Amino acid sequence: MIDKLTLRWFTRDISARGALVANALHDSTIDALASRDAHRLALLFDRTAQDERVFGIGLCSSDDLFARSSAFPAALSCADARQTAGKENPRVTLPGGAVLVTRHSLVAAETSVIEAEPASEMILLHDLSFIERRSLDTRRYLIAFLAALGFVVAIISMFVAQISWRGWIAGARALLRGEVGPAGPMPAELAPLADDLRSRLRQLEDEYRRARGPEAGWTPERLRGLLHAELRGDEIIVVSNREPYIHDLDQHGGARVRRPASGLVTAIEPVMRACSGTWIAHGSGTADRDVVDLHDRVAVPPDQPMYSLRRIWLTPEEEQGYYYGFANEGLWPLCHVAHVRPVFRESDWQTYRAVNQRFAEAVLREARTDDPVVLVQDYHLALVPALVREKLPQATILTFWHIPWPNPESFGICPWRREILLGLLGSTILGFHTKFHCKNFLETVDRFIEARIEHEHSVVAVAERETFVESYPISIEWPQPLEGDWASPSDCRRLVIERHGLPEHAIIGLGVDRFDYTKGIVERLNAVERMLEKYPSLIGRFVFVQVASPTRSSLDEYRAFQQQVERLSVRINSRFGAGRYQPVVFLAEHHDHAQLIELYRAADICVVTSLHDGMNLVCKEYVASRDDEQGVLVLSRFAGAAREMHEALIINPYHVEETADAIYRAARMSSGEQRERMISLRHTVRDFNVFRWAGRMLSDAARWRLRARVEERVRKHGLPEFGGR
Ligand code: ADQ
Repeated sequence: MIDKLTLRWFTRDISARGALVANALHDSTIDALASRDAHRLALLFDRTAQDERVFGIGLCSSDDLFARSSAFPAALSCADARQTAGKENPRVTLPGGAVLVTRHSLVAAETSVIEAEPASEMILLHDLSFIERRSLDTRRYLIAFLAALGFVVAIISMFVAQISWRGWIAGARALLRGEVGPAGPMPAELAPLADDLRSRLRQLEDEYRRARGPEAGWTPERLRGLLHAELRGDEIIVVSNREPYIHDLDQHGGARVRRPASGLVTAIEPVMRACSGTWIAHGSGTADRDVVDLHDRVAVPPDQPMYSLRRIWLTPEEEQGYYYGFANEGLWPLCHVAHVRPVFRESDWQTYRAVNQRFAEAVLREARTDDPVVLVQDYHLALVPALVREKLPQATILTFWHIPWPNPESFGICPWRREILLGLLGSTILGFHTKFHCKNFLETVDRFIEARIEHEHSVVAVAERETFVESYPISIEWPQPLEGDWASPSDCRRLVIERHGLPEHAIIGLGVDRFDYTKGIVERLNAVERMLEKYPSLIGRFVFVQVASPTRSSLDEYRAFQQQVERLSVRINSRFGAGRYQPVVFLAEHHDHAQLIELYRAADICVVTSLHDGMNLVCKEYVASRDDEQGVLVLSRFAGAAREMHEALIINPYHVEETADAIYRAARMSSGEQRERMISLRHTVRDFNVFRWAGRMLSDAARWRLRARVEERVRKHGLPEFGGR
């Protein structure tokens, strides 16, 4: 096909060329013919035939071959040549290859001799081998071109497929999570597909859990077993600012026990109950001094003592500089990056250092051995690890940072960043909630101090002392304490409706927080207001109960924030409230565990809108309290918990519209879908409970201890000799 095409092109081209050659030779040929000089003509033809494409030239006078170039075959008669030239495919095959034949008549204008011989014609034989060469080249070119074209088409197709696949995957994920995307809520026709996918995933998860067997279940007994087997009953000391039990004076002058609203306490207390030991913390209650022994210790929990609480006393000035000042006006906003500027005062820093020194001394006094396991908690005590390490080099120090760790640029604002980093690097293991926070920490170390960082092992070494930096996502107890005593969800609902005068068929939304600007309470209320504006059918039915435990109220930022929230709820109530109906019920007070459980079990929706949160335990508590598998969780993507709790409706709290739509969607969600999501969330919280969190950290600690002991033995006694005698 290609050959025929190229041959046709070239035949036309060659004929035209032949005519040109014949024209060029015309006059000389006529002259030579007139003088009948065949020899001259042969020479003329040979010269012309040196052109690579003209193979041979012959002159036919009548039917005789009068003259010819040397390559023109003598055997080719004029009659044959003329006949061939008249064909559609004017080719003859000679021993040297195929040639193309063209004929060109000679017309003499003036000469009578020529007039007498009108049948004179020039026969040209054209070499065709160059056509074959070109044809071959053309074929190669076309093949290469088609291959390149195919390659480009394949790349484009892969690219398009990749984009569509990603889009599809993102869409499927959003579908499964029930996220409200830019295109609005999930179309109704996709709901059955999402349900099918979710139930299939659930089956797969169940199969996976069954296959994993006992690895899945973390209980206090298992944690105790681990401590016994891997740490061989080693001494455990916890150090934190916040104490797990606060003794306050009651109106009769006696002591009343209170549990503080604190994520840290919620997480560590069950671990301490499981492993006993000593907890060192600031004694902040008004009756705390009245209940301790001579060594400032009291056994807790008060009704069933399981471990010892050792209290540290701080003067109001110390509390101001260390706790309110450096920790909560400096480090807290520094690490949360939540539109409140950190304040760093030299005097606060000096107090922070001095108080950290006091906590470290308390650890040294409480330690009965030279290698205790010390669990240092949070940003109030960043200098304690290095201070303890200095005096007890054999101790295993596990530090857990409960809040986010920012990027190096943000952390660089702190004037004492080096001291904080070196303080933390006194730890054997330093834990954060997420990998992202670990990465930020390693980058901060890299930026501000001289250290060797082994990224692949997540280890930082300063002056040959190593710290292992790892993520340990924190959680809550599972099962929850006193689960058996809980009232049924319908009773809880009835009680909450009665207590707060809610409409009988109220859809109850719930927020539970410390009254802190990082928890996104303003954004949440704005979303509630927008939802009522956008979906007026819910006015009169939807009620949002916000519980906010007062915290750090002596700080200006906190007071201003708390007033702003109160003003906002008054505004929403005056806009949408009518008669007894108030869309926002604001409870700015501490609630005990039983009261919170009642609210969680009564609420149709729990809304967590943190602007930045290390983990957030409220969302996990809500899920743990819903053994009826009902209720919807709306969760901020900026809480560490969003990385585990995929079946929540995940939102960006800064996006009022999106949050409002998600709350509306939760209010309308079918009971079946609620169950699907809640079952899955409950599996996550059950499997990744606080005993697993502590267990992972402590078994890592056990490994490091073993390694340190072996190294110490080798250092003292050299390597053991093997084999031989
Ligand atoms: P917190 O900032 O205190 O914790 P969070 O994890 O939500 O935040 O825990 C709050 C705890 O306080 C919960 O156990 C909750 O039940 C309780 N609580 C809240 N409001 C209450 C109220 N009104 N009355 C009684 N109790 C109330 C920090 C970090 C978090 C991290 C935890 C644990 O900021 O990101 O999840 O430590 O590491």
